[in-house]
Amino acid sequence: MKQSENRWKILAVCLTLTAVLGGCISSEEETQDNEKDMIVVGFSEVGAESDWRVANTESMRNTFVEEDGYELMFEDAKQKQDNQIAAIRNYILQEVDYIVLAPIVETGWDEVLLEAKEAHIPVIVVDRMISVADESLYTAWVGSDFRAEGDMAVEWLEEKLKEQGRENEEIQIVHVQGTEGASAQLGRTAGLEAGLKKHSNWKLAARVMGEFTQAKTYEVILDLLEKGTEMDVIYCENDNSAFGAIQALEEKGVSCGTDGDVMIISFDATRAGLTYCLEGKINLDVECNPLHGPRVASIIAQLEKGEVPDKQWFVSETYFTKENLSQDLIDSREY
Ligand code: GZL
Repeated sequence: MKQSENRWKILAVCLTLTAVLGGCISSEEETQDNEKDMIVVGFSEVGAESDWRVANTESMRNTFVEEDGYELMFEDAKQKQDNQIAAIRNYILQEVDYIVLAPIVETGWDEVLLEAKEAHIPVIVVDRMISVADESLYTAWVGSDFRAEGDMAVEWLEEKLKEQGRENEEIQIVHVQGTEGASAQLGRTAGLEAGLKKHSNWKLAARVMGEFTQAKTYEVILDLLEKGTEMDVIYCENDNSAFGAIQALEEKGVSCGTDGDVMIISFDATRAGLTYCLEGKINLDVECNPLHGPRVASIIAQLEKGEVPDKQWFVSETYFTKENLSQDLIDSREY
């Protein structure tokens, strides 16, 4: 009796083990299958220097999510190109499927992108441009036409001064530049320089580095105010710089904006920037759209199907003033 009882028990244990192991193996295989199906994207981001940059990161994080079949690896370079290069090398070691690069500056990418090419990993560049000897080092670029943004700002200033009957008056312009060598800085600067060349009555009162941050711009504008620098217009190459300029002006009791002594021109058109615009503190805010996540996803979808995406994709952009803004419009925007 005992023996047959034992035999039944051994049989029951074996059957249970088979079921459990069989289940484990299949769930392990299932996990491996799932991992095989995930598209692994390695994203190297500039940093978190501005509201624009935060929105850009959020767009990427919201797009490359697990439930849509992606695994996103993310590195914040804290505004250092060396950190971006290290991140790209790490993504190559991790054998990601795609590398997405938001380059802090245009140059210095040839060597590391050659390593990505030799590892057969497509590189998609977002936002700012890169300048490489061999264009095949990147598969596609999506971003803004920064020169066009600068031209939009200059055309608006021409019209505004004409409207005020000041088209022949001497106009003192303070130029606050973004990160030196970034496409956004190069393009927006080129736009202003063309305006200064075209209008002999437009004078460059000062050119300072605001590094796209509020803190740095506050510091340099405060310094100019304390030196007594004359200023009719402050041309800020992004919203956070405009916030810093306004902070310094208000601290020194200098009025700015639509009813003030100093006109403020800005770029990005973030929700915070547009709020300043609606309040009349910023005269003009030129849009620079950071929502590149879905655009990159559509480029990857093309590549996954063996299609060839356009090499360059310029996103269309506009500009805002108090006159064409409303709180509803600001509330409806994604960033
Ligand atoms: C522009 C982007 C710039 C933004 C800044 O596309 O590179 O960098 O204008 C950001 O706000 O820091």
